[in-house]
Parts: sequence; structure tokens; C-alpha cells
Amino acid sequence: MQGTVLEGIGGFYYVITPQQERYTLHAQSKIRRERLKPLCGDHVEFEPGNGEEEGWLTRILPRKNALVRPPVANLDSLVLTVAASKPQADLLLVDRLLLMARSLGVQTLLAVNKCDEDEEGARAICAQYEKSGAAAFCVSAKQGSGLEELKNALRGSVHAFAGQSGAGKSSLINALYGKALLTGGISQKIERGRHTTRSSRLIPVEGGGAVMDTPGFSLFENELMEPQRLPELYAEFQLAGENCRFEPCMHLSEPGCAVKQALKAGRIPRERYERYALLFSEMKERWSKRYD
Ligand SMILES: Nc1nc2c(ncn2[C@@H]2O[C@H](COP(=O)(O)OP(=O)(O)OP(=O)(O)O)[C@@H](O)[C@H]2O)c(=O)[nH]1
Ligand SMILES: [Mg+2]
Ligand SMILES: [Zn+2]
Repeated sequence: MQGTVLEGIGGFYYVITPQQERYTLHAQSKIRRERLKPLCGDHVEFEPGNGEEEGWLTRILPRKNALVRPPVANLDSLVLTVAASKPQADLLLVDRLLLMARSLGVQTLLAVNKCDEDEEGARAICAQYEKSGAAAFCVSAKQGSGLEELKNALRGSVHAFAGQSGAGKSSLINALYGKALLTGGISQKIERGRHTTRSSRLIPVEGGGAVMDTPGFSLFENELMEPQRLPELYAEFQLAGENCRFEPCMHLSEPGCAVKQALKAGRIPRERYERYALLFSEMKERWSKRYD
């Protein structure tokens, strides 16, 4: 039989078939030996167990894509989620995730949540991503604002919410789809989320598509790539970059760089460019040490 992995916890995999039947499975030792970890969203083959017995997951079908962080597979789109208030939005983390998604060809959206607490701050974050290729939405899971627009953009797709703990991923999924997921408070002392969501979980959405809730995180390292590849993953550099004197141009200190001109003219957000320069130098450093 075939199905989709809803969730994997403690060695068990919960799978749903196209007929909406649910099964609990163990991974066959062959899969465990091959160190192929079934992911939330994986399409799999399995043998159901007898009666109350658990069945066996026997094969992971070829993946369209797979992320390491959050650990999910077969996405149409990824919704990067940050809070406009607390926890403070880590936009370098957003940029790293956006780079990852674009290098895998996964469509990306940005949800700036908790805009009920800082509308102006939320708009400022959205503005930084206006030309990034990620459609940005100011939303409030609490008050429901902006949710219709976000829902329309996600309709019919398999999408995962990802980002910092406490940003409101589970709350947004609740507000969008009315499913009772666990949400938690923000710890006052550390102002980090309380890591409420412990494993990635897929929830089929009425009318087609599915949403995945994933555990929050704050650390993320991009896969090693040649730094020269970075500029092409920045959508805002594409148009302006056509007029750079050098080809390729990294838009850093080359003379006659049209991206830097666009930056001076305020057509490219300064913060986003500065984080690009940081990520570029970081990747350059890692690349130069790749054989160490
Ligand atoms: N003011 C306000 N608070 C919100 C909003 N959305 C979520 N919260 C609160 O933020 C806290 C964290 O929300 P969660 O939905 O658990 O966050 P999460 O991103 O799922 O966190 P992890 O599961 O740890 O990754 C909870 O106390 C929510 O009530 C919002 O739109 N406005
Ligand atoms: Mg959560
Ligand atoms: Zn340039």
C-alpha cells in the first residue's frame, strides 16, 4: 500500500492513505540500515499489520525535495515565520532559510506574525523582502488580520511553516485551519520560545493540500556552496545586476556595480544587502577551508 507520512515519533510513523485511512508503522530494518530516515511528508510504501499490530514501512518513494531543517519532504512552499514583537525577528536566519529554499527551488513566503503588537515593525520587515522573491504578509494569528491573503496564497499546496520558536507557527496554523495544535507561551526570562512543537507534523487541509507544523529553531547553517552562487539566489539583484560592468559580479567591491547603485538609490534595502555581504564572506571562508 502507499501513503504519506504524517508524523514520526519515537520510532513510529503515522501514515495516511489517499483514502484517508491511518496506519501506525515501524520502519523496516532495511530502511534503518540504509540510514534513510522517513520524513514528514514522505510518500511511502508499507505493509499494514494484522488487526491491532503495527505495520511496516518498506520503501520511501522518490522525493521531490527534502529539507534537513525543518525535517520535511515534498514541499510546494515554505512559509518562513517571524514575530514582529517577541521573540525578536532574526532576519539573518530568515535570509539563510530563504537561500536554502531558493537553492532547492522551493517557493518561499514570509509571514510576519504578531502584527497586533507592532504594526509598524511588521511593515518594516515586510518591506525588506518586497523584491526578495518571497511574498511577505503582515499577519496576526491572535486577531486574524492578514490571514485570508496568506490562505489564498497557500491554497491547494503542500506547505510548511518554519522558523524561530515562539514566532507563532502553530498559532497561525490553528488560526488558518482551525486545528487544535499545541501552542505555548514565551518564557519571560529567556524570551525564547518554549519549543512547544517537538516534531514535524503534516495536517491535510480541507479542499486539498496540506500544512506542516515544524519545531522552531534558532541555529541554521546553509549547505556548503560556492560563494559565487550566492548572488543568483537573491531575486532583488537580478534586474539591477544586468547592468554591472563585470560578469559575473558579486556586487561587493567591483567598480561599476549596478546593484550598489541601486542600493545607494534606495531601491534595494540596505539591511538585506548588508546581511548578504555577511553571508557571502561567511560562505567564502567556509569554501576556502573545504578541504581542511
Ligand atoms: N500577540 C500575539 N501573540 C501571538 C500571536 N501568535 C502567537 N502568539 C503567541 O506566541 C506564543 C508562541 O506561539 P506558538 O504558536 O506556540 O509558536 P511556535 O512558532 O509554534 O513555537 P514552537 O512550536 O516552539 O516553534 C504563544 O503564547 C501564542 O499565544 C499573535 O498573532 N499575536
Ligand atoms: Mg509550534
Ligand atoms: Zn554588481
